Order: sequence, then structure tokens, then C-alpha cells
Amino acid sequence: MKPLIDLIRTKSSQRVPIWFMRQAGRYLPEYRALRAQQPDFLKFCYTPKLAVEATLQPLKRYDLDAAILFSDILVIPHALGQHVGFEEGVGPILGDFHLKNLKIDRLEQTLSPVFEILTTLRACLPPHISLIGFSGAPWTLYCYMIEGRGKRGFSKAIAWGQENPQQFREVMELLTDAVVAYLKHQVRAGAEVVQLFDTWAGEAPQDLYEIGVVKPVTKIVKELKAFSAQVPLMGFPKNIGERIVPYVKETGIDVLSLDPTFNPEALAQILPQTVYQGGLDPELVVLGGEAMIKKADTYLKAFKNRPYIFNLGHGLLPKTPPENVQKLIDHVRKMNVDG
Ligand code: 1CP
Repeated sequence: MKPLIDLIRTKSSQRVPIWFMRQAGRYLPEYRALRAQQPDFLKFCYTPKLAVEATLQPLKRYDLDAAILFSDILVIPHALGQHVGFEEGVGPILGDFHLKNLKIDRLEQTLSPVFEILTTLRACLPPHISLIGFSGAPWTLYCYMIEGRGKRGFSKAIAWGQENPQQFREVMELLTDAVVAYLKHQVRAGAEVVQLFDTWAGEAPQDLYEIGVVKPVTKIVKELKAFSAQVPLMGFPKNIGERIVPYVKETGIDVLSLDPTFNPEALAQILPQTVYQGGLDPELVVLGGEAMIKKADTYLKAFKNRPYIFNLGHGLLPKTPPENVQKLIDHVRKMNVDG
């Protein structure tokens, strides 16, 4: 009935469901047109009519098994009271970080449009499509909150955590509570599975890793399971290398989203109980052609007799030709039929 959720629950390997991280967004001309209606990106995310439409756009084009809520991970710092802006060509820019100014009590109200978006989506999606909610994981949110922006290295976030161990614990606890509250509301509103994006997990030095990455994610999984045992959790701890095995065992996540650095053949042997997802380098979908198909096949073959969800090792890039996405989907569907 719902290929994605059924696969996670039954751990079946019969059919490979497919969705993409950042399946909505700037590589689609229809998204760029919709986005032109609201230049302020946060306002766009908080306008149900626009965010619902952005979520549905890739499903109108492609045969996918899931819709992922259109939003951004940085709505949490915003809901806690930190200034968050998005600048064209630059990305997110956050205001100064002051722990004492962050408050969790307005989170539900500030993020209420997100819950409305999920409820609307759940009501209009066809029954075979699973609705994915998401949140940034605490460590990745912390990195943006301290650095004030993304991608350019995290030396400030690392130094702050090492120099202020007590406050670091406090921020992590606050962010963990915020993510738990946020995801519970998402589930109440209609999310059927949730993904934790920990894009910068690999940047965490060993002395911050347990408190910054493993402990928060473990608590989030535990609290969400206690709230609703039915809702699977997907984890995307990008670039954590050999820390992957203890991560899966300790956190208890149901689905492991792979980044391109993992060797799928080796991993399939090491963690045979885990449901795997993704892995293909998004640059290969920009390239298309034989290179894309050949690499997609290595994942499909490595996980042939395991529960596997097709996806990428990171989000679709803005320069991706939409026709390459179509070709990739056609290929995965064909492999399902041909074996
Ligand atoms: O101009 C625009 O239209 C804004 C570009 C954009 C979009 C389309 C941003 C700003 N965020 C999003 C949507 C988004 N972000 C989604 C929903 C789309 C979908 O999946 O279909 C999701 C799940 C995210 C999650 C997100 N935001 C992550 C985690 C996943 C990942 O890609 O690593 C991260 C790190 C962010 C931060 C962020 N938001 C936007 C940008 C450009 C960035 C990256 C900033 C950086 O570090 O350089």
C-alpha cells in the first residue's frame, strides 16, 4: 500500500522505493517560478499555499514514493528566537548567538504553519505516497547557530564547544528538546516518517562527538519512539566514516541514509539488520549518462537482497538537469521489474 513505509516496517527487499533529498527546489523551473512570488525564503516556507505546492511539484513530474515537507532545517533557530535570513547567492545568515536569549516556549506557535502544511499534504497525497517530515539534528543546527552561516568551515563552533563545555551541554539539551517537540508536532500533523539531517556530523571532533551527535540523536529517537512506535526515523550523519557502526547501534535509528563516501558492498556486510537509503553522489546526476547509471547499479546490486531505499548521498544540486532525474527513476523502476 505504501511502498516506502511498508519496506521499513517489514524489512522487505522485494521492491526498491525511491525519493530524493532536495527533490523540490532550484533545479526545477516550476520551483523557481513559484519562489519568485515570495523573495523572502523563510516567509515562503511559512506560507502553506506555496510550501504545499513546492512539496508537490516533484511528484507531479516524477514517479516517486515519498513527498518530503518543503521547509528548511533553520526554522528551529528561528523559532528559538535567533535571527535567520537567507541571501540570494550566499545562503543562510544568522544573527549573533546568545544562549540566554533562546526560548523554546514559542516554538509551537512560530512553527504552526509547518504543521498546517503537513496536514494539508497528508489530506491531498495519494495513499501510496509516504509523507516525510524532517528536522536538522542538534549538532548541525548548532554549527549554523554559532558560525552564523554555512559551509565555510566550523572552527568557531568547534572552539566554542571546547571552551564552554557546560554551555555546550546546555545548548545541546535545548536543541534536543526543541527537535523532539518539533517532530512530535509534525507526527501529530501527519508526518508518517521523519528524517534527521546531520549534514555536518562528520565535522564534530571526537571530544564533542558523543555529547554533540550521539547523545542528542539517541534521545530524539527514544522520545519519538515512546510517542509513536509507528513512525520510523531516518538518520543522515554525513561523513562520519568509521563512526557509522556505533552510531547506528547506539542511536537506534531505523534507516541509515548513506553519503557517497561509504562503500556499499562493505557496509551491507557490516550492518546486515539496517535499512539503507541513498549513497549516489549527486554530482553524477548532474553529469547523467552511463556514469550515473553504472554507479546507481553498484548500490542496487550491493543491497539487492536487503531492504534498500533509492536516494542520493546528499541533496540534488541546483544545476541538475531535470531529465537526468527522470532517467535515473526510469532505471531504478526498470531494475525492479527486471531484477
Ligand atoms: O533560494 C531558495 O529557494 C532557497 C534554497 C533552499 C531550499 C530549496 C534552502 C536554503 N533550503 C531549501 C529547502 C530544503 N532544505 C529542504 C526541502 C526540499 C526538499 O528536500 O525537497 C530540505 C530538506 C532542506 C534541509 C537543509 N537545509 C539542510 C540539510 C540537508 C542538506 O542539504 O545538507 C541544510 C544543511 C540546510 C541549510 C540550507 N538552507 C538553504 C541552503 C542553501 C542551505 C545550505 C547552506 C550551506 O551550508 O551552504
